[in-house]
Amino acid sequence: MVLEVVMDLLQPSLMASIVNDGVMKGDLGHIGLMSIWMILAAVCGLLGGMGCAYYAIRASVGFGTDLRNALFRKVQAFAFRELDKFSGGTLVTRLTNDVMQVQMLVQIFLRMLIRSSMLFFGSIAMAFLISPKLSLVFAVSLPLFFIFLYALLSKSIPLYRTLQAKLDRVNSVLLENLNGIRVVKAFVRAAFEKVRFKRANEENYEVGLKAARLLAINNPIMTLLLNASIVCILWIGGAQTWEGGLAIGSLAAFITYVTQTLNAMVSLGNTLMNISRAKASSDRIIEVLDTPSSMAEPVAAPLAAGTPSAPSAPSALSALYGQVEFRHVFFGYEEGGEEPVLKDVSFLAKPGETIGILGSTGAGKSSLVNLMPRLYDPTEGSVLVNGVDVKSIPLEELRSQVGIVLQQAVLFGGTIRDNIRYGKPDASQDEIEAAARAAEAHDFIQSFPEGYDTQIGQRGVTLSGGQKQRISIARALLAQPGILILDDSTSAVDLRTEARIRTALRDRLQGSTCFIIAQRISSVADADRILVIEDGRIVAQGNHAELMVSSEVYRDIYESQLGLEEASHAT
Ligand code: M5T
Ligand code: MG
Repeated sequence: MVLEVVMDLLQPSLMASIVNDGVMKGDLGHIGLMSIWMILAAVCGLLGGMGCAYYAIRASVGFGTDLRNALFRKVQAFAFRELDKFSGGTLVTRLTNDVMQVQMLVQIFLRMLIRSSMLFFGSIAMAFLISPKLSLVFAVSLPLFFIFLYALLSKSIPLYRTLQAKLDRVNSVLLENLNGIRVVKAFVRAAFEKVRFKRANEENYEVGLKAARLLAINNPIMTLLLNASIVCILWIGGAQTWEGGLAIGSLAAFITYVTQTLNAMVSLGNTLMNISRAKASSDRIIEVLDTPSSMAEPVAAPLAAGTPSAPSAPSALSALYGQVEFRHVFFGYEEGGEEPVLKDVSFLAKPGETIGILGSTGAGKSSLVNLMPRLYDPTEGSVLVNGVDVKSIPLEELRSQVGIVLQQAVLFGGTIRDNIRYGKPDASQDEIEAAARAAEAHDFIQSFPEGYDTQIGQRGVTLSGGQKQRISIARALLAQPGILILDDSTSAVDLRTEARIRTALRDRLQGSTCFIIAQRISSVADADRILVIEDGRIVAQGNHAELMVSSEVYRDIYESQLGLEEASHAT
């Protein structure tokens, strides 16, 4: 860049020499010599400019790539709480468009900003060398430029911030629509969705237009100032050449330097506009990068029951392996706000026990089990796994011991095999099959022509609801977790298959502690203990027989479901 600018700065002086010493004095040899110098300078400048462009692009593209990687890593480290805060749409915009804006700025910065500022100061210096008197023009024109630029920027920065937010909205509407496209079609809401998207898109258009208009008046006004300056110089400088104070070639060179200075100002102005746009984007990127994960990893290794020196191995072998304890746990999704979702929950699940969790919808069952693998942290009280507070167990270790089948079965694009071994990529075919058998998935997988190699769509669309659930169960079983949580995981499976899964689980998971959330009493009736949850509290616990005697809530649920089953038998 330095090479290019120095060459650009040389050209007008060489030109002045051609006019003053060549043309005016009729020296053809001097004209030829200077012309060769001018060509050489132009070639050097070209090489410098090309080199600068090459490295500037390389640096900025690399920077953008690094930034996207950093953002992606950050999002992976987010706990559920942060994921609740940033919508998918805004994360997509931030990872793509915002990074692009900043990347563009880096490139412009490396090419234009350095060039413009060097040209700016260099041209002023050269002009001053030619005629200090004429250089006074700068004293008037430059302040005008700066005032104009300042006014422009103070308007554009907030505008660009709004523009990125509008773009977020467009992406959010699009993502939501794509995720729910089947519902949209089923309810014939395409027209409504079109209007919703159109509105978001138009708002983006309006702000975009405003910003572009602002950018557009930049150039004409700058050019006006530029030409006015040149007229002034000719007015004053012309008189000087008549009086013999200034050679004509020098006046021409002077005008070229002024043009270069003011052109540099124009592109400086454009660069500043770019900076204002990138500033809005970089703020949004930094917001993501600076959001701390609410789930702090323990700093020191866990001090497992009385063995301070060797932490992880003894906890796996200890008598408490598989034990889960809740001590006066309170939990809410909104920090500080509203009523908590879980209120004073305490219970102890001994190693190897099967615990049923029953309760009406919205009672807090999923919230309760989500605390065990530490998807969320309790707001008060503590959760202990293997006798150790989950907050002092490294997340990776904790989650390898607590297998959870989330209420909503999520499968990835890829083969069935890849989906089952998601949590244990090096599992052998035998292990995969054993897990699939226990989840009653082996038979239907075998019935596909390609068996375990069957490709499933991005959301497992080619599978039925119950099939998806069973693959999710197989995925959790594969790792042989010491604690297994099934969150309503057999809701879409018929009663007979469900019973078979329960038997298989008992065989496979001997010694593992099992939590089964269910709507049907029949799913949990043979559990060692059943927790009945009502409105975030444990209102009763015991086995089926005990609860039938002691809990009215439980009896009510039992009778309502029994009634339903009898009715369905009758029909
Ligand atoms: C318990 C609220 C929800 C309900 C209560 C997941 C989630 C839930 N809630 C939030 O405010 N934010 C959230 O992100 O918490 O919800 P749950 O634990 O999911 O209930 P459940 O599992 O017992 O219900 P179900 O329908 O799965 O049987 O008030 O509004
Ligand atoms: Mg639930």
